Amino acid sequence: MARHFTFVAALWAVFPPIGYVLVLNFTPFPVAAAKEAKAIDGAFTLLTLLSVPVFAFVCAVLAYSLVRWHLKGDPDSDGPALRGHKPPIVTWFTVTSAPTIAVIIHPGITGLREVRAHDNMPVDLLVQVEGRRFFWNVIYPEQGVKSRKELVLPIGVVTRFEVTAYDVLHSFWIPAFRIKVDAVPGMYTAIVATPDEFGTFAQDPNFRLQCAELCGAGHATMRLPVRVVSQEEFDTWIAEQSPAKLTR
Ligand SMILES: [Cu+2]
Repeated sequence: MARHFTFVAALWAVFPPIGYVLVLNFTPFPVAAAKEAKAIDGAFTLLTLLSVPVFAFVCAVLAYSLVRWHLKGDPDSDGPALRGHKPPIVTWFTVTSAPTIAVIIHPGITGLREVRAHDNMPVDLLVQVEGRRFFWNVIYPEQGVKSRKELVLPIGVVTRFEVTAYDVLHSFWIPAFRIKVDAVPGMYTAIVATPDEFGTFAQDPNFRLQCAELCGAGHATMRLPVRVVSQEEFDTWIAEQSPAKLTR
């Protein structure tokens, strides 16, 4: 048994460096253009880094087993069952449970608290969002403005999105902000984002409000360009819009 573990441990020592080189050099994330996006990307990065040694261990056991217990033809019986509280089982359970509980606390609970910090607090800007098959209406109730062409947001402003749907389930998702919330007929859901990088849909398609819940034939095209601008540009844009009759 000890000999098998030595071989597996030797293989295990080889794989994680390869994994870390891949993880640290190939970042999968698009632009993170909101404060909340950084917290979410940080959580993803931490979980990926933690999963490298676990995945490497599984690969090492698999690779060693394939070579060591390779069998030609069909096996004539099942292997012996693993029963009881043998040290390898207890060790495996302890070693894998500890980091699982740790990540539930951080970045799980702590990160959620950070992302949802403004849930019950006043915000700087309110935007009401209505999903319909297959377009989005955005309403700025305090400014008396409605838009179906684009979602314009001032940089650095804590913005609450109050989201609903008029026909079927939709989902409010801005990839560049990493925020997503269901749009449900007959109810209002809310999510807060603080844009902290300028950007437009034309420059980067991650600046878009995209439906993320399959809602029918036009689902994939149910998107609205997002534009993050300075406060002055935002004020100018608001002034240029014709006042809307707000129904909500
Ligand atoms: Cu949809």
